[in-house]
Amino acid sequence: MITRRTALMGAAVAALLVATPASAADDLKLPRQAVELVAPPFVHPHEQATRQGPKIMEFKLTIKEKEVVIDNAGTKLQAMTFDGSMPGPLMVVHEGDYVELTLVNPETNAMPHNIDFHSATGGLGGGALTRVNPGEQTVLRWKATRTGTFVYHCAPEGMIPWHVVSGMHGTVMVLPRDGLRDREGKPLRYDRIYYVGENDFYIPKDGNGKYKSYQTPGAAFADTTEVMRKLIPTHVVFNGKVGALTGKNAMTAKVGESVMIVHSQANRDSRPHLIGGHGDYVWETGKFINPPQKDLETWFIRGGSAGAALYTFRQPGIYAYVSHNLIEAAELGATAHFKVEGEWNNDLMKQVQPAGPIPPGKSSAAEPAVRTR
Ligand SMILES: [Cu+2]
Repeated sequence: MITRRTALMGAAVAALLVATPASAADDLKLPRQAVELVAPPFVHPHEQATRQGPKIMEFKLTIKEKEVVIDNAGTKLQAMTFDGSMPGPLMVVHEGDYVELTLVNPETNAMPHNIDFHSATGGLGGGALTRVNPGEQTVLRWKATRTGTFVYHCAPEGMIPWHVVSGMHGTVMVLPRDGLRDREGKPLRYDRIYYVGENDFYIPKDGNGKYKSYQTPGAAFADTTEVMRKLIPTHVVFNGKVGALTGKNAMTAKVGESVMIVHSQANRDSRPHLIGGHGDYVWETGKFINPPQKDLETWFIRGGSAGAALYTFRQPGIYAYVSHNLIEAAELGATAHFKVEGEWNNDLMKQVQPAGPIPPGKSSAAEPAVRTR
């Protein structure tokens, strides 16, 4: 068990090991823009291409430790979150902008936290400069020098994986100033954007095989770590719980619309697949300076990264978006839905004959379908 006191002592020792640069006066003479973050799968309004010069983009993340239900059986997780959602919000900026993040750890929390931005350069991605105890806040600024989708996650000394698999990860998207391009340099745009963050959870069980629940994150630490070390997740879910993006929570689109799907996994590999559709353009590693791959059936998200896929829906219906480890999709929770409205295209697909009895005569199920001689 990790108590608040032992967690804070660990943080104090770690603080001595990291040199802290002197805080400089604000020397940047750039316009500022404050961005109101929204919970995934939605994304705050943003320009895809911009004529404006670099700005200081102001974001605020409030860390929330809270109990959440992660499946339909009522299984509980003592979650640790950025802004109360799993994943944390997607932040969108343009190359050359500065991200200025206020990270708030309210007094009501028990744990120290920080943030490691994979898109930032130096200082453990900001992790070394953002450690906040309950009741503290800090401000970090970093320059977005590389385009792409990049994971951010909590990374406190001695308990990094536990904080990540308790919910603390999200994504930053750094767009090229003149927007996205295909491999020939033709501009690409999206009509909608959704952010799918995948979490693997490791919920301890009691002697009867029932999932255990705990009063605080710290109380769950020892048992959870034991399950984590076996590397077999009890749940693999999109956006915090089984069914967070299915049924009435499905993401929506219309036939003819191009939808950007940003997919992150901070800890484990994943294989996004849109059943009945494709990835028209896929930045599998999420880095926009590399030309997108075309026409993918399944793409690969490396643990600790975020990728982006652009697809124009051509048929209406319900599409399942899964991790194509189908056991994870069907048994552990890694399934989302897109509900797409519009006109059916018979040229692309048509039921030529509905299911009916096999006619008697020449061909029967007992006969081989293909003869070699
Ligand atoms: Cu944390």
